[in-house]
Amino acid sequence: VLNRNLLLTGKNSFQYKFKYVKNNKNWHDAQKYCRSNYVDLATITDDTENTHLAYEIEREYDSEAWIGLSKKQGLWQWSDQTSAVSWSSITWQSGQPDNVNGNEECACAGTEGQMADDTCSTSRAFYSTTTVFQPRHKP
Ligand SMILES: [Ca+2]
Repeated sequence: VLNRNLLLTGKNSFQYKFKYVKNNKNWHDAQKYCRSNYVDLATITDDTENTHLAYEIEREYDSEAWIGLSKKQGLWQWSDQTSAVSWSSITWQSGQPDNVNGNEECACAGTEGQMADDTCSTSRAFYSTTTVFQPRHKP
């Protein structure tokens, strides 16, 4: 769940895992770009990562940007396919997902960190996963 209390925690406690790429591409080209230059499109496997992405969204406050969430045969899955989608970590924007014309197979994150489904061919900035998350251990 994305909220500002978590954002404050994220600012001090987490290494940067996600990178905002301000380079408009459709979802599939964004995925290729991330896989070539970083690791993958942003994949959120737990609340810690969700918090981190929320911080990155807050920091880069711009417009809706792709994340690594898309549908295959009607089922949402993460780009890196390492884990099932944890719906407790996803907050949809009001009225989303609405799958307009049955053609919205990809997900973007809004500036408040809430998600919407959208047509994959839309050009948007996007979030890449840059490194594998490494929690800092408290002494
Ligand atoms: Ca939609």
